[in-house]
Amino acid sequence: MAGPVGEVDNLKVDAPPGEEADDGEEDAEEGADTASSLQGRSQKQQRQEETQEEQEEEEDKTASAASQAPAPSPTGEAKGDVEGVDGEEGDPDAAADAGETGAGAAKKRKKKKKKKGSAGVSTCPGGTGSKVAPARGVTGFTDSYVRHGQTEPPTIPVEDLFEEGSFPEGEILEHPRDFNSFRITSEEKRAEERLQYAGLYDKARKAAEVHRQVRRHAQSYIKPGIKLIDMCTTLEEKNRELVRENGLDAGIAFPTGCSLNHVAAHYTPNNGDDTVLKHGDVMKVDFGTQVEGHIIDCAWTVSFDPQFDPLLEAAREATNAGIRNAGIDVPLNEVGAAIQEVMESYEVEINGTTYPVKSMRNLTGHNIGPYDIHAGKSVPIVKGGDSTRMEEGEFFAIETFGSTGRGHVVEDLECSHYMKDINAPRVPLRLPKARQLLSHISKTFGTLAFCRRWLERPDGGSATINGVSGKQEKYVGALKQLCDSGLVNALPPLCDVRGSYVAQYEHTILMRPTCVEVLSRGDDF
Ligand code: HZT
Ligand code: MN
Ligand code: MN
Repeated sequence: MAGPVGEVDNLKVDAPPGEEADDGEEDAEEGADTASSLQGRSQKQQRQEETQEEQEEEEDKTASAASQAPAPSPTGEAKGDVEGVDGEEGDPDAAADAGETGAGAAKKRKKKKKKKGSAGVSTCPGGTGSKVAPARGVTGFTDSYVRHGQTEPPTIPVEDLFEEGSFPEGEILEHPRDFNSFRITSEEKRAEERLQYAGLYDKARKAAEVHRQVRRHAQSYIKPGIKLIDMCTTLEEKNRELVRENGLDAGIAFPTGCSLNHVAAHYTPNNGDDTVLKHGDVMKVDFGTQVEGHIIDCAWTVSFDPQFDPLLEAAREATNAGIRNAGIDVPLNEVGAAIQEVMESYEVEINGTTYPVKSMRNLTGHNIGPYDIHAGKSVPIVKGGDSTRMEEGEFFAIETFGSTGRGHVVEDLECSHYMKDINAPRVPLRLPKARQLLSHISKTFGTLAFCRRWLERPDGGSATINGVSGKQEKYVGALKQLCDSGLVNALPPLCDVRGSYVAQYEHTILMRPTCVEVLSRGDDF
């Protein structure tokens, strides 16, 4: 599909002084189109009999714990009667469109013209009115966590704010489509939930509450002039604190994406990157939390210049359309069509030129499994995808990307994100450095994504696991080896054309037997 991006060596970095490139091989990677490479990764459903674990056990006995999926432990009922996060929706459009298909809604919607120079940030009609929203592109109030007993700034681990079994429920939606109307009342389905899923829901809700509090705090300090590396470090430290990081049992789920402008996803600064956030930037803040492998993947877009407001609104409403249309037995391609209808009903004027907002054709949402950020299904954001259906019990990241560019991404720029391949074939590793690095990755991150900054921390990415002696030194060659051997996947930044702007919003939702729960919904977006 897309032209090769192979001229770009995504793994190449300036090796730190003293590090030898221990591999002379050219890594002229075939420039796989991003869509097909993502698809390829998702075909890892066919589990291989022989895994890498046996091999790693020789290296490190603790290594394999990482890839064990936890069994949902049925604790008490998830009551979730704490003051909900729903009911504070700040968007009249979203309410007006509720229940319509994306197509129906979009037909009636006039093309959005530039919203010019609206004075400040919006307020949230459902809130207390005590404080204004902290940023463009979000609504809500800064007291959204203080009401749960949290300090300002937040310092109390979220698990200390709630009784077990009572983390706040996300937004509850009825499954769409006539064939699902029995679910909300079905006594059988309700019993099924109580028995099978209560403990699992509570863990995912805890991860979601951590996400809401960490992001609300972030929305207060993300300002033009901040160094992106400082923003990421601050956000990640708060994430570790509020989730009460504990090895692989609770923590960060993946690196903090802060992709700018034409970069849609998978950019986080490597050490030495001094990029500063500018007033004219459009930044996607995409971070994850996990509790016993239950991952919340949720993102929003930051901008300061009001001319981008329609672009942000397009992506926010397209994501909401995807969420409204998602449900058990709904074909994924129909969700994609609904998303595209809403996204492409917008246009945006930037510096005097009007652009249609395009739904990015080779980016998708995805289902999420335990410790597995992409568990095999993709949720398209354009029409024409396959008709695989959503199923009961599945978690989905519903994410949409609107672009003023081509609406198509390619891999480009220096790579920061990496992830062990959950179905990695058994590959003999001769070189001690590569074996040691793989062992470190397995015990520290398991199959969760990680970034170079974390390898270079004194704790190598986890104080619980490595204390202060986890720092990886001169690891770049070894990391390249692991990528070349297929054990670790490099996930380079995904970019539209230079000069374009991309906005993204993302929520994690759960296909409960009785309803759809938008786990990560907050009063901000
Ligand atoms: C990969 C690495 C991460 C999953 C989507 C995504 C950010 O593009 C099937 C569909 C975090 C997430 C992911 F560090 N990706 N969501 N949020 N990126 S993906 C994908 O690789 S796989 C989409
Ligand atoms: Mn994400
Ligand atoms: Mn995602």
